[in-house]
Amino acid sequence: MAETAYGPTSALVVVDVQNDFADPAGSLYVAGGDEIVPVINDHIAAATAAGALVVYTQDWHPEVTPHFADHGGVWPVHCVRDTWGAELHPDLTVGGPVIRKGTNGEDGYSGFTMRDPETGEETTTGLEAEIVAHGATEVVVVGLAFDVCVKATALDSLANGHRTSVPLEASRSVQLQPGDSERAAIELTRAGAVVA
Ligand code: VGL
Ligand code: ZN
Repeated sequence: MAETAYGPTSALVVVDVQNDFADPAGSLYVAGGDEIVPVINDHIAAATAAGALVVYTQDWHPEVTPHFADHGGVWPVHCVRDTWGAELHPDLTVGGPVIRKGTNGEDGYSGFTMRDPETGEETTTGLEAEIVAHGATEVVVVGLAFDVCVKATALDSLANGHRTSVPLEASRSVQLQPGDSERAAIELTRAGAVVA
C-alpha cells in the first residue's frame, strides 16, 4: 500500500469487487476476496486524497450467456445483473463512476473492452474515456480476480499506452487452473506492468 503513489494524473481502477467474488457466500468466491476490501479502501482513500480518478468495474451478466458453464462457457453463474451477487461489496467505498461489462452477453473480462463470445467482436466500455477525461497517464489496477479480469484490464491499459501497476496486496486470484496466478504475474510483467 505505502509503495503505490497516487497523484492527480493517476487512475485507480477497482475491478469487480462484487458479492459473488468477494463474499464467501458468493457463487464464484475468490479466496481472500473479502480480506482485500479494507486494503482496497485504503487505496481508494489515498487516491481520492491525491486527486486521482477512482473508477469501478462491475461484471454484469444476463441470466443466459455463453460465458456461463451451463451455456458452453467455463464459469458458474455469477454476477447476474440486478442480483445480490452482482452488487458491489457493501464495505467497498464507492466514490467514482461504475463501468458495467458483459451487459450484452459478452465475456467482458477487461474493464476496457468486451468481446462477444460468439463472434469475437470487441466493443469498448466507457473506461478509457473516463481515464482520458481525467487526464490520467498512470493506471493502478486492483480487485478481483487477479488472474482473470484484473489481468485483462491491466493488459488493455498497457496497450492503451498507460503506465500500469498491479499491487498484489489488493488483488486475489481465482485459479481456474493451478498456476494461473503465477502465469498472470509473468504475462503482466512481460507486457510492461509493475506487479509488486
Ligand atoms: C471474472 C471470471 C468470470 C473476474 C469475471 O472478475 O475476474 N472472472 N467473470
Ligand atoms: Zn463474468
